[in-house]
Amino acid sequence: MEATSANPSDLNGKVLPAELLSGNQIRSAVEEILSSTPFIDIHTHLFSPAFGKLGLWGIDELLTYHYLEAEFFRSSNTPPEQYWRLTKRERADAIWRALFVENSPISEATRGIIAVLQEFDLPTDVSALEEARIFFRTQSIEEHIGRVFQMAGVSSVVMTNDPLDAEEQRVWMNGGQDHRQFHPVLRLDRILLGWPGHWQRLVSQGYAVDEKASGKSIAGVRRFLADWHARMRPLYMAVSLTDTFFYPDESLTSKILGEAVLPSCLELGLPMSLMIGVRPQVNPALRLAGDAVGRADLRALENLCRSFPENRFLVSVLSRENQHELCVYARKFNNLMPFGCWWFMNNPSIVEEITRERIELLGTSFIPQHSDARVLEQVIYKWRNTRRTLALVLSNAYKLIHDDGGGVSRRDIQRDVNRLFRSNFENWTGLRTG
Ligand code: RAT
Ligand code: ZN
Repeated sequence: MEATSANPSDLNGKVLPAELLSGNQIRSAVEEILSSTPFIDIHTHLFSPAFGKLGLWGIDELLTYHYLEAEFFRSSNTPPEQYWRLTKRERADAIWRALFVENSPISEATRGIIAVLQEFDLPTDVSALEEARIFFRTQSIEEHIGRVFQMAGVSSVVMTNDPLDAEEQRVWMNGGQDHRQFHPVLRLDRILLGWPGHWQRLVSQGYAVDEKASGKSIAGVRRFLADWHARMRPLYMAVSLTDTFFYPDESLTSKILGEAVLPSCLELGLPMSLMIGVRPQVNPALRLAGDAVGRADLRALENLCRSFPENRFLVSVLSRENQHELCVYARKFNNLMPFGCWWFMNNPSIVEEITRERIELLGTSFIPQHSDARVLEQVIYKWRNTRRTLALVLSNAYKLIHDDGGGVSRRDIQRDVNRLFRSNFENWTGLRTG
């Protein structure tokens, strides 16, 4: 029986307060609230227009996304060396032919291209590519960004900014960026994982550090972080770590993380994002598509959360096997915020499983997803997929409360969706979006 405002009642005839939903109303209320709430995309590889060509968009960039390149090599006889000799446009042509013309685009990444084309009312058939190229060529980037974010239902996105990247540095040194929909993040992979190959770049920026990160190096790294914080105003610091990462150990990663980065995060009031579980370059011939996944020892995370109780950690893990442990650690340490279903985890079947598990163990005290978009228009399909899976998982959770005798109102659902997709992140980072 439907609850009506005149005489709201559940199946047992119990009169419900006006705002409570009946079991049958829950799914559509969840869908409406998910689609009308703008999300904050807390981790992407997108760039604001100030970064010029670093910001990728359009059909050729979408088709040459490394998730699709990995799939291309499974459905084409083109060897990687030959593929890399092609121009971007030729690569896009080859991927379109292999994955969209000769095969059905049923994988997550290929389906995303179809969803983007459809969203712009572009054809999706064999001849679609040329029309799409003309369409994207005629867009002006500023307006296009606004339209794409609107379609994706995101109010702002968080970038990934590498202070040792020469092209990025030029932008930051010449006034930086202040686009209100793009938030910076200080990404530290080259410092935390690639110190031997990069310490001299700190020296060339005027910081007294050495190859072994000894002596005054720690003070030098902390000065470097403080100066980049002043220049960039990042929301958090971040690093992607391998499946073999451990803390504490004898590595330079442990030393720089424990003695420089985490103390600086605390001093500057920033959380630290750890993305754990990459097995880098298991097939280097595939370049960016050549990384795999491995199960990590999350006792490293336990040690970090316990040793740095005043620091806040945003954590995503790449291996499916690590997901449950991450939830358990979040129950033990309230300075740990699990986030996202990252990279190989961002498939509906796995997102559904992980999100159910997180809700069951953590309620709404986590951040369900980020897009990891590298190409602007990807936010459209990635967030559409997230909303679709979340509608299923959240309405199930509310139906269970309802069936167990609890009331669920739209207000409750709205509060929870806000918390999951906005305020957990705003509170963790101090971001004020008004
Ligand atoms: O998902 C990806 O695109 C990966 O290649 C990585 O960039 C990962 O998200 C990361 O931030 O390291
Ligand atoms: Zn990423």
